[in-house]
Amino acid sequence: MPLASAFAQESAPLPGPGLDIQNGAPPQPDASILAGIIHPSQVAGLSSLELEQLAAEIRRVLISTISHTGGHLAPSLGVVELTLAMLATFNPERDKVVWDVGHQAYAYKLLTGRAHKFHTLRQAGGISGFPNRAESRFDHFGVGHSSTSVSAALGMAKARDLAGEDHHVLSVIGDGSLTAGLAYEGLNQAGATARRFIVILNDNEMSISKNVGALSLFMSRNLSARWVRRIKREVETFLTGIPGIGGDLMEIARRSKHSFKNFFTPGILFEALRFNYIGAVDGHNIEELRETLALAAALDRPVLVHVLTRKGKGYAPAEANPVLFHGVGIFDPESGEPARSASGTISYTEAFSRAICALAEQDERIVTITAAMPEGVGLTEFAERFPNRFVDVGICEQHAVTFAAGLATQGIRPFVAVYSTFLQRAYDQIVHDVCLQNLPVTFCIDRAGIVGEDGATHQGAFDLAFLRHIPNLVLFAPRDEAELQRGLATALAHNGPFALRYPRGLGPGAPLPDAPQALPIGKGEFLCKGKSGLAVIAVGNRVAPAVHAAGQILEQSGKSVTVLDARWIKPLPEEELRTVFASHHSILILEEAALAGGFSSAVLEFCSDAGLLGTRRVRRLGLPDAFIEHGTAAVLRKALGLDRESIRKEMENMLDSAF
Ligand SMILES: Cc1ncc(C[n+]2csc(CCOP(=O)(O)OP(=O)(O)O)c2C)c(N)n1
Repeated sequence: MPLASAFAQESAPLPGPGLDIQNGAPPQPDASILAGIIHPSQVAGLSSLELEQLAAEIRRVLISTISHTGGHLAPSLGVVELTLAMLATFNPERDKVVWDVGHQAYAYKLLTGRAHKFHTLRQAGGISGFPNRAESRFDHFGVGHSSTSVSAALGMAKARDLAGEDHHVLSVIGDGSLTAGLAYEGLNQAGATARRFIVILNDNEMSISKNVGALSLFMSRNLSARWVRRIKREVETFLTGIPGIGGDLMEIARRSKHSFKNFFTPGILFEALRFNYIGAVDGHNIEELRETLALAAALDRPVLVHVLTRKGKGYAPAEANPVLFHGVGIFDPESGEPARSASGTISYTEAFSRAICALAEQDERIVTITAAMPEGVGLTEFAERFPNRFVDVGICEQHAVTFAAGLATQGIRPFVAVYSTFLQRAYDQIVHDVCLQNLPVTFCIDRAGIVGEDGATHQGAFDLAFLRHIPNLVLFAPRDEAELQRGLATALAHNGPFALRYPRGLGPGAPLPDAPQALPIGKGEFLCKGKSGLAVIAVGNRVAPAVHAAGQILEQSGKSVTVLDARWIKPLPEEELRTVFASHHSILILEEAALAGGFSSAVLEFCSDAGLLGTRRVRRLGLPDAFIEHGTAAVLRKALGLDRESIRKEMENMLDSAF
């Protein structure tokens, strides 16, 4: 499909020949309005036509850039007009905008001084895929995880009041992000304060996939906001058309506190939270947005502006498949086709997906749970095959875990599939609701370790550290896809809390077992036994590079290195650790997790307590005590000394250096 036709019909047209831009001057063929935006306040000075043109230009930049870098295209395309209207209405130097999640803030980045480096989006050293206070003074709050914007913005509003200032504070939150309890905690407090505060609800009826839950049904029920808008317009036209009294009737209808809007639109919910509800507004009509935002700004109290947008707006492939284009990899901008990888191996997520379906076929007790990420965690096939035993709770990790605990009390075997970084939200639920009661809930922790381009908010660095000290929890990290499948069989056979952590991306290509058997818990596996005095103890996805390096070293220098796949972070493979420490003088411990409190810490604690350390030299490679920024996983691993090459060098150094 040519790029021009990939743009959806409704997208704003570029100025045709002779189309007036401002004062009759013909447009320059290559004129870029975006290039002329040095400061976001300039947006307020643009004419309606220029704003339309700028919206089209921004969309072109988003599509072409993200086709090279990957990123959150569909969410960002959906809020181009909203972003322009906000910048045109509010004062970017004074007023504060807090984006929820921040994955939709690309247009905002382009308009707030980052257009010239937008091509570096999500690359190492380049600009972040999310708002980041360190990156720009216009990014008022760092985000990446959802549903924080109301609370953060409310904090800013309180600080403003304490300082006796009067600027506006805005939270821009999606309907998906509004499924999390945290958002309601903020709304609840905001409504009670009755201070100047604006929440913009970006309602596209989507989370990553279709939004879920009663609130979502409420907003998109037959009497949907879109329907209400149409009816409202028709009633307004009818009323104003009545000769003589039409205008007055219209005014009465507008002012009526109990107008049908409040009863028949989502307004009733927000009004109950003591917000003034304004909406629903067409989120792709800049003029209507500007008028509405100006109205909201004039109200000196909490206001919720309900904006209807289309995810992927203006790019036909993204409008047709907003789930794929929510967070997309590299793709062909003309056809919208994602680039295919040539590798014959499957991802850990896919190995999980297949194994959990196979297990569920045989065991009816299995129920799977996701917090709004069915595609990401590999549960779409399960959802199709076992719809009654699949639950998407919305962006509610805390609820997902306690809900699973409740299921487990009744003999169900819940598998909660969740990204490592989002499980951070549910720490107390894991401790208090699952482990304390020793309930057989399995946590399938995807994207553990380096995730790459999504950066610091998304790296799965901390799960080992925040899980391994919790009593009753068994903690396993597979070295490949096959071990992941065996780990799932082990979890099902185990009658207690169990966590598997596995990384983003492809596995090393291990042949998958036909019928994965349970593994003995707490038993590691020696993959190489060497005589050089050097042993590597690795866990998870750092096992394969260690085995590879050991093979290379043997081939090149004839020195044989022991490699132990520890498999278990808890309970540790104590017997194998004793063997390693008894027969090696140099030990290298590898993990793709925070070193502080992670696997290697556990090994050192055990060995120290058991008196095994003696004069042995122990080195550890893992994630440092720092937030890991964005970049490709390969670039980041290299920079962190965790790639195959760095691991081999470290092993060679340990072999070479005199002890
Ligand atoms: C705590 C948390 N869980 C999961 C995610 C993953 N995630 C990113 S965006 C998103 C959907 C957000 O939906 P919505 O707020 O409606 O924004 P839209 O993408 O539709 O614009 C999800 C689930 C997250 N960022 N944070």
